[in-house]
Amino acid sequence: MRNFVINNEAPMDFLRQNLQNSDLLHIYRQLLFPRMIEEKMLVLLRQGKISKWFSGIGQEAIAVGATMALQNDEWIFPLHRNLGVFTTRNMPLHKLFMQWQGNQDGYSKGRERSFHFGSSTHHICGMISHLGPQLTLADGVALAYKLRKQEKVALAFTGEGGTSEGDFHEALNVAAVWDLPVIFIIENNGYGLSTPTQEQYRCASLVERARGYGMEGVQIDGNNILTVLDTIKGVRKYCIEHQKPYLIECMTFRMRGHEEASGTKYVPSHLFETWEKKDPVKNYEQYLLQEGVLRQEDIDDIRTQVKQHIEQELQIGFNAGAIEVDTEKELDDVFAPLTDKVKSLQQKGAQLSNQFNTAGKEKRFIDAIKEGLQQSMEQNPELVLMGQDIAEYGGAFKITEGFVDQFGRDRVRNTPICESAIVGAALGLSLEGKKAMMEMQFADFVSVGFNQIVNNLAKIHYRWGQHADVVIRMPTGAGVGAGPFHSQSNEAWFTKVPGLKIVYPSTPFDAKGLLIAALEDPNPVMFFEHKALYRSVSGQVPEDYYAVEIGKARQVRSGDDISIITYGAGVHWADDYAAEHPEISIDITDLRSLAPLDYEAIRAAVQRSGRVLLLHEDTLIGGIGGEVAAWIAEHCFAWLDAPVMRCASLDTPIPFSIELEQNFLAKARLHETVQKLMAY
Ligand SMILES: Cc1ncc(C[n+]2csc(CCOP(=O)(O)OP(=O)(O)O)c2C)c(N)n1
Repeated sequence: MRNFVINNEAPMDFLRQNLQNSDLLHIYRQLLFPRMIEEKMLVLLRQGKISKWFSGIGQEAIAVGATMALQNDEWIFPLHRNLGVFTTRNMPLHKLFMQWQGNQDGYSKGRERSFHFGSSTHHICGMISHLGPQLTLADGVALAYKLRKQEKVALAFTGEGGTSEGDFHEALNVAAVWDLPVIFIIENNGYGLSTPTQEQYRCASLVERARGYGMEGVQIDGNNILTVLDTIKGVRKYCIEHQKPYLIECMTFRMRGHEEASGTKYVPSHLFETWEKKDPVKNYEQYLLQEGVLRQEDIDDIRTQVKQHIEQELQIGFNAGAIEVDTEKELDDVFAPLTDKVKSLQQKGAQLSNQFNTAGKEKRFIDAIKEGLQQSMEQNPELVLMGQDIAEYGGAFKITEGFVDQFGRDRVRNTPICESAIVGAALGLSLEGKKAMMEMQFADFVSVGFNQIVNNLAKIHYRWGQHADVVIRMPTGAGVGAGPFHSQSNEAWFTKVPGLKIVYPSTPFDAKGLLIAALEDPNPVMFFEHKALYRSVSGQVPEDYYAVEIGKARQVRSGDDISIITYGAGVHWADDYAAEHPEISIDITDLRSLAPLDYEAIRAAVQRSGRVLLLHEDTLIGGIGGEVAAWIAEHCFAWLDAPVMRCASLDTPIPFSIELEQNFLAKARLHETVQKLMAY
């Protein structure tokens, strides 16, 4: 661990090592470019020609030096002040301008602001506003490099403010435990919005935290471009050779407001005076003059050339056509398109389901899931499984028991208890073209990985066209006396988030086929598995590798008195009820997927009886039943002979005692609701 002591009085000490004059000059151009762009942007902002952004003026040496220290095909995870990453990776400036203007031809088709975008071509991952989550994605990319034995690192940025987030801890801990080649860079610029460092952390320096994670770290002068470049080059070599992460704290200062509208009143002026003397561009220019690498005329010339280039690129940017709003395209871009492989597996699944009773062997729900997962691992060498205790132990429900022997520990990975980091790592693996499955030990624990799912996984394709090939398996549901935090039905937390597919099988055949479909799908899928069904439900399961189409419901029973629309355990409650009440002709539809919903199947179910009961184990308020009821009211009113009714669990947390739990569950009110509907 090395701490750098900032001496505000001493001149900046540049060490050229073995750099040629041409190298020094190249570095100068790279450093100057983002500074001059931002100076121009300040003018344009005042003229009302572009929208606000987060300035990196005074911090450029970090972004530029870090990017120059890496190979161009190594992933970088920049934040909101890191224009230098984008310019150093040679992204065309006119396209960057289009991005900042919200133009169609920018990197996010007008869907994202300033620097919240990425480009897989440039190996730059777009941040989400939440700062810390970004760090965990770098773990996933580094894991992909490690598994492929590539000599590469991932590099992620955070501000000192972002280090207070749990994701910082999780990301560093996972990187350390898994020996991942990741460089974590803290840009310590003194303030997080208006919050000074003494209100952000109590340790003497942030780099000291490295020791706590069992990794090396160094604190450096972030305004000295040669120090940054040399340090990160060395650290990159270390990370690759030793297969370890490394923490670098770059000391710098935010020379402008948090963003251009917020001012800097809260910053004592002496700090600006001090740091103005440490300006990375001016100091480096000074050094080049002293070294005789440049003369003042050369500097003036270079500045003129850069200015001209900026003006030319600006013109192209400003000449871009106005944005064309096309709702269909907007909706289309929420998900990545399905591959032909998935489509043909779905066809196979459809054929097999026609020969339902003859095609397979009798299997329990849990065994069908295991088989689906196992075959997916065999079919997709790039698929990696992650979860707590899923390796030798086989997972809390033993679904992955024996997998380590078959697939090895690289692909069947125990994780520390850090759901957010593992969802992030799963997305990182996907950035590198891998597939990832994460097992939540219990669906309840998804709340601590929620942000990554709803903001990172769900939105990434719409935001900048990057798919998220991630499946999260969610052992869910009550009925096993497990109390409030091991029993929840939380599928509706996700159904309102565009960009997620939500799958919830009720039979072994569907469980296997839908899991294969989910794992083959390039989009993020939340896969709900009802724990009470694991060992209580059996059925025919073909040995083939087949998929059940996500978004297609299944008619379980046909009838014309009432139509029960349900999913998961509800399917079995309804089916049992229908068998016990032959006097009522009950039609049952199993939704199988809650996002996308199969509206045609819902319409057909309404038409068959004109009386609809929506049944789910989830609590009533905000359950998916409300959404389906609203859709039926809007689109199927003419076929209804009675109001749409819902039968759901009580709006309470889930009680532990079996008697209370039974009373809580929707099943307790099924008979009463059916009678009410029949009597209407
Ligand atoms: C989870 C979350 N909380 C709050 C914010 C609002 N916010 C945006 S940037 C910022 C300050 C971040 O400080 P730091 O990490 O030091 O980076 P800096 O802006 O100084 O570069 C805050 C509070 C946010 N974007 N995300």
